[in-house]
Amino acid sequence: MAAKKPIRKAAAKRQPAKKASRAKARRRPTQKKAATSEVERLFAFYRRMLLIRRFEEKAGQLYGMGLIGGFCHLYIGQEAVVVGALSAIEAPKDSFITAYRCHGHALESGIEPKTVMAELTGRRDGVCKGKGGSMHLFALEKGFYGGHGIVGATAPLGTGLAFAHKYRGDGGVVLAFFGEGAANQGQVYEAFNMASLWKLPIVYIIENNRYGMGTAVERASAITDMYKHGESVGIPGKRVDGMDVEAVQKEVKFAADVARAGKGPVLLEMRTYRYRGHSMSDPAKYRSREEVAKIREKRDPIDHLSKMLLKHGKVKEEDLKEIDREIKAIVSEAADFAQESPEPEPAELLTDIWIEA
Ligand SMILES: Cc1ncc(C[n+]2csc(CCOP(=O)(O)OP(=O)(O)O)c2C)c(N)n1
Repeated sequence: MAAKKPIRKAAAKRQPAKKASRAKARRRPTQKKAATSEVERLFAFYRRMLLIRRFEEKAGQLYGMGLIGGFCHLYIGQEAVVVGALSAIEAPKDSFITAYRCHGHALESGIEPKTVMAELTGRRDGVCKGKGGSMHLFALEKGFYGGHGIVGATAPLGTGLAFAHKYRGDGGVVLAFFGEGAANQGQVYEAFNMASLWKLPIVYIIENNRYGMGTAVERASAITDMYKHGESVGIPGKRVDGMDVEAVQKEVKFAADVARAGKGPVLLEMRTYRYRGHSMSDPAKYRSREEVAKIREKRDPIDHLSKMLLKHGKVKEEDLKEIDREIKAIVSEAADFAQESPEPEPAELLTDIWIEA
């Protein structure tokens, strides 16, 4: 989504001073343009991350009110990973797949917030007609292959998608997301081996948010440098600051180019953090409040970006507040829509069971 009004136009319109040397005058417009587009780019990131955060805060409220049934896993704190990663590929030519913590992935795929929210409330206008719910969002036409509840399954499923891209020769690449809690599973290594052997176009993205349910990564994994997990089958890996949207975009772009060029898979470990419990029913007693507060204060991906934008000087506090109001209105509208939409007809139980190949 492109940035709208909030970027100050005045600075961009200012002409180079008349007395400036010709060389300076020649240089300035380009520099100014670059600076403006840089701000616009950051602003677009900011807007998209904020949409995910506000959407999830609202989802948490609706869950508390009993309007969302089943499980609900919030992604708050991890927004920079999905926003950076999906901005580095070209879905639906490329594809992506993730686990159950998938609201942000669905929003970033371009599904309307109200359609995602209506899925969470299990209503007819949801993206899966209310039959998938929070964990099973899906939109093939956007290159988004779900939303999966089976931990680790996105590694082999993603590898299958990568095989399909290669087999069809369509130039597509896959981003397969999973958590650090999944990374030691057998199926993950089997998939790594096949992908490396056949040089499949896939980037495995481990979202290391430090906890698999209530277990800290240090207590569950012999090797906590998750990016090294593909080394035994020849998959190069890199650790990335998953709280920095620009770093994520850069590294995913690079990795996707490598995979697309037929050089085989790449593994990226995104160092991130989830602020909320594993799911809405988890009071998160396995870590201290101070730990969460410290990361919120020092590493929050949205705060980090707002500080950068303010530093640029072309965006003011008021602009950020305005965008927040705008996003809250979108989310509130989505919540109303998700409550007003009717429940699916019972006959829907028997539809969408098979997909014609
Ligand atoms: C095959 C399988 N085993 C166990 C579970 C139960 N389970 C659900 S979430 C979870 C933790 C996964 O942690 P991680 O992969 O780090 O993802 P995160 O929740 O941190 O995003 C487990 C063990 C499951 N859903 N599927």
